[in-house]
This record gives sequence, structure tokens and C-alpha cells, in this order.
Amino acid sequence: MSFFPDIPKIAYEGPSSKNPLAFKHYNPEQLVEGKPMRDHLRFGAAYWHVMRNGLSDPFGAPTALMPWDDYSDSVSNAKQRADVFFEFLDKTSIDFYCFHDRDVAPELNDYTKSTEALMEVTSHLLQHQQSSGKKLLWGTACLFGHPRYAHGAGTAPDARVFAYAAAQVKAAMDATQALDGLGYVFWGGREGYGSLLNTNMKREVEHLAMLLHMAVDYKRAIGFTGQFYIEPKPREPSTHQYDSDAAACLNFLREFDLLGDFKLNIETNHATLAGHTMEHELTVAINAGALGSVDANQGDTLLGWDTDQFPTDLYGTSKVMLKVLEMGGFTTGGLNFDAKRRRESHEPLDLFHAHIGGMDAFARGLKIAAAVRADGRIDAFVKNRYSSWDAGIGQHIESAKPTFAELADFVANNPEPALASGRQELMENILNELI
Ligand code: XLS
Ligand code: NI
Ligand code: NI
Repeated sequence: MSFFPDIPKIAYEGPSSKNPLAFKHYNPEQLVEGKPMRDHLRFGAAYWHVMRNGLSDPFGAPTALMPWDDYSDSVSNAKQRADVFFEFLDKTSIDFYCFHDRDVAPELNDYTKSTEALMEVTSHLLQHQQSSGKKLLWGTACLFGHPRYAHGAGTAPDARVFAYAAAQVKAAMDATQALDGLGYVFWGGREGYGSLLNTNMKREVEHLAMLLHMAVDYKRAIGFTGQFYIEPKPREPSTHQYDSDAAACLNFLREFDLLGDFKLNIETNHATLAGHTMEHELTVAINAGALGSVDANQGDTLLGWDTDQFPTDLYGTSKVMLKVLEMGGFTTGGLNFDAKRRRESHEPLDLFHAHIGGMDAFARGLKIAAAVRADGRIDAFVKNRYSSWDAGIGQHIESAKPTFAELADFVANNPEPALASGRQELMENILNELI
């Protein structure tokens, strides 16, 4: 039985194709820098957006057509959604997926029943994984949707809510391990606050660290080998989230001695909400040896919220792929489309257009990034810009850590340094030339 009877398996037809249901650039086996595109890009689909996002907004009802869904909280409905999802993964050639516990299985307002439902759906997902070869990039627990988490989960003022969150993470980790998940994400949905008048920030942050330490202990106890990630986001739903950006997350992990067990999952729209570029966030993570995975989407510069749009901006995808290539590629992580269609794009067909577009935009980004590296002019300029550190006084400063007095002596006895150009416009022109 097919849930998308009118949609063929999407094939690569090349840049001259006008077929909306074909890849123009994503050619999974094509080698780039000696490695197949699919291994560079490691695309993932987000279960919550593909299967569970009705596309409602604060002003209007859901619009998405989901003819396969009876909207019941039954396990049979959940299993049928999984069948639809795996047909979608097959037809789009997306190799990985990500989920929250409550996307794949119902929240039944009873911990034991919800956990049993999750485990039942998990065995169904496992069968699909085994017959299709698709893999779970990461799992996570939804610790922000249910009203019990209105004040936070790991940072809840009520200790019983903290305990519930811990119990839910335990079950979600069990499910992720049963599915051989390559990772597990902690995104601090409501781990933040609206007002300091009613909040003990220090206590909340310490509790969040405790929750993560418990997760590390549990990971060791059950022998789960996936990578843990924290996903930074500055606000929304909380006014201030504790995991606001890559630097804040790294500081938190370092302060609470968690850096050895966590990497970062960086999302483009979260970077821009934090007032950074995506490449800034990626660079901060890479410099700390902590870039794990990417939630691939983009925001709208005219809107100040997490619009989670599909990535179509080639500058954006090129800059992401430059960073990924520079780091030597993903190991456990990948490019998860944490992206949703616009409310007006409500047909199942739009799911295909959206993912094809995102995949092609990243395939082009990969080819452009490889071209920038092969061209070498940008790299050579940057290397040369710092060349005064490779010899003479620069080398001496880096290696011998001289005193201020020594440097004052050097300055007094040498001519004023000549001002060099940063050539930003030239660098931008070279990138444009290669796009
Ligand atoms: C929300 C986040 C969320 C995480 C997973 O803004 O991006 O979807 O990726 O909990
Ligand atoms: Ni995300
Ligand atoms: Ni997001």
C-alpha cells in the first residue's frame, strides 16, 4: 500500500532538469573531495515536522492534509504514521531521521502507559529500520509540550516535575538505544525563565546540570554508545533560555564538568535568533572540538521568530558546508531538516518539494564549498594575513611568551607596522565567482 501513490522515487536528473520531483544537484553517489555526497551530507528528516506538524500558527487552525491520520492517540495510528514516514524517507532517499518520544508515540497522561506505547512504536520503527536500512540520527524527549512542563523540566521549581522529566528522558534514551540511535539531543525548550522576580536562576541551572549528569550515568549504566548533544537557542518558548548560544552552552558544560560527554547540535534559525550567523556558531563549536550535528533550516530576516523554513539560501548552505569540510566531516551527526512547510503549503506534495529543495541547496553548498577549497585563494589570503605570526617577533610571542617589557623594547626599536587591507570585498567577490 502506498500513501503517496502519485509520487515516484525522486531521482537525480541533473541541473538542466525541469522536473519538480527530481534532484538537480543531490546525486548521492557522486564523489566530492573523494567521498560520496550522501556521506558528506547525512540528511535527516524530522518526524515532528513531517508527520506531526499540522501547520497551525498563533492566529489560525492547522491546514496540513494528512489523509493517513485518524488523529487518535492510539498506538495503531502511531504505527500507521510510521509506515507513511518510512515511505517518505524511501522516496526522498533521506538516510536518517530524528524524533521526540511524543511525536512517534502518544502522551497518555500516565507515565507507565505512555512508556509502554513508546516501546511498542519503537519495535515498529525498528522493523522499518531493518527492512529499509534507514538510521536514527538522534532521539530526544519532548520536555516542553505537556502542561506539566510549563515552568520548565530539568529547571522546574517543582521537584516532582524534575523527577518526571528524568523518568521521561530515561524512557526516551531506552527507545533511542533500542533503535541503535547515533545520538541523543537535549534542547532546553522551557529550560529558562520569563521573569527573574519569580525565578532562582542559580538553583535552576544547577538542577539542569544534575539532570544531564544523571543522563550520563544512565548512558554508562545501559551501555548506550550514541553521542549526547545540547542544542542552543536563545528564546522561544522561554523569554531567556539558559542554553542561549554555542558559547553559553560550552561555558555551562565546562562549569559543570560535562564537556567530555556532550557536543553541540547547531540550528541555523537558532543562531540567527541569538544574533549570530550560523557560521559563527559553527566556528565556536568547532574551535572547542564540539560540533556534533546540524539542524538545517533558515529563518526569515523580516520575522523575529523561529520560522524553521527549509534551507534555500546558497550562501548559507555553502558556508555551513565549508565549516563541515574544514572540520573533516560529520562523524555521528548529520544535517537534520528541522524545517516545516509554510502554512499555505498544506499538501503532502509540498513535503516533497520542500525536502528536495533543501537537499539540492545543500548539495550545491557542498559543491561550492569544495570549489572554494580547491580554488585556494581565500585560504591562502587568510594564511598570509596571519603570516607575521609564523616568523620573527610573532613566532617569538607565540612560542616564548615574552614579557611586556621585551615587547615595549621591540616596539621602540622598530618602525610603525604598515596597515594591511582585510580585503573583505575581494573575499566576497571570490565566493560569488564560485557560486
Ligand atoms: C525547537 C528545536 C527542537 C529541537 C528538538 O526550536 O529546534 O525542534 O531540535 O527538540
Ligand atoms: Ni532543532
Ligand atoms: Ni528550532
